[in-house]
Amino acid sequence: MGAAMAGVARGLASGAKPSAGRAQFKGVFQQLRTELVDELGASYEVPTELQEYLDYMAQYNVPGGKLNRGMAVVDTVAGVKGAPLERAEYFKAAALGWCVEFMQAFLLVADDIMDNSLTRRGVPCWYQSPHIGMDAVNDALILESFIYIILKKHFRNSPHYVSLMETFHDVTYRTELGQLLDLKTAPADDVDLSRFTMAKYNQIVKYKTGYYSFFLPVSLGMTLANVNEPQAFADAERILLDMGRYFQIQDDVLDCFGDPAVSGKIGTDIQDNKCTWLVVTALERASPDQRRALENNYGRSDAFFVEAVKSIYRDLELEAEFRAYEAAAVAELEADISGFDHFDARVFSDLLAKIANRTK
Ligand code: GPP
Ligand code: MG
Ligand code: MG
Ligand code: MG
Repeated sequence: MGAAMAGVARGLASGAKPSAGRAQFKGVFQQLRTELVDELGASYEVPTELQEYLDYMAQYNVPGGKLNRGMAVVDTVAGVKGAPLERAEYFKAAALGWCVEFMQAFLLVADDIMDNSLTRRGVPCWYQSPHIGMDAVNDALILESFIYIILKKHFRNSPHYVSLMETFHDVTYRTELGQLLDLKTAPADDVDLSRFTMAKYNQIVKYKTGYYSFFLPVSLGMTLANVNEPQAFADAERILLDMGRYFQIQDDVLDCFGDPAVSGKIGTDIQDNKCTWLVVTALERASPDQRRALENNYGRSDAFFVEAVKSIYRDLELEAEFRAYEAAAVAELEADISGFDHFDARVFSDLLAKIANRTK
């Protein structure tokens, strides 16, 4: 086994017993949630029933995911320090991790509306749940504001306060610009496959996924752990954006071929005319007949047309193509990670091990 694979194996070994870490991390959410709700009444005159509504809304949307992003903040601080965290250090890192999970919740509530999705994490999307509808737009905005309430409460006196806040603002902006590209490359009722190129895809996923899902948690952890060498951030950014691309390609494949009972979400990409890795790769390999068939069936909501697109994907053996891509991507990431020399590179290999070959 090469050094690269050893990194992945170590990560998997630690990933095999995540429950203690998760329980401890979730404990911090309960404290933050109580603080947020108490402050709604104490400082913002929010009536009790709406405090309860926002508490339920946060509980519904924030803690139910894989928590990879949030826990990556804690793992980064511990990895840079090279020793277990003291109680107070752990709390700070976990609070920052939960800010990332609040950001993820805010983005997903909004994204599910824009993508006409039905389910998320095995339950109806928030906007699809009873009596919510478009009130979910405001709830997404409130989830975003919760980030800054938590930051202010726990980091106002930290020398990193402005830097942490700027990172959230900058990454939010990049993600919104990525979502803009995603949406404008996928206009409803205007299927034009010539829009879909790998260069366009790479730009969309770098911005809509890579920055907030991978660069954000690790760079927050680096800041909290007092890393200030620009080259360390630049090297981390390169590795993490590559990891983000791999993650979004997995997401696209799961949207089409994953099991909703496992992933917790029903795919919408074909119906939504999205520029996915599958459609871009299909176009690179399609015969003129297959391209015409894609042209006629892509971007339509009827199940018959969706099935026709999936059948072309199957004929082109895109799942096998994805497996080959995945093996190469993991090997390339491992090679890049093994050259990272600013702090313990297991921060990256453990993160990679958590997502490699995922089914959800
Ligand atoms: C993932 O896209 C990207 C996001 C969730 C970012 C959304 C950005 C906003 C500014 C709202 P996706 O639609 O493929 O994710 P999923 O498959 O989880 O719906
Ligand atoms: Mg979506
Ligand atoms: Mg989307
Ligand atoms: Mg998706």
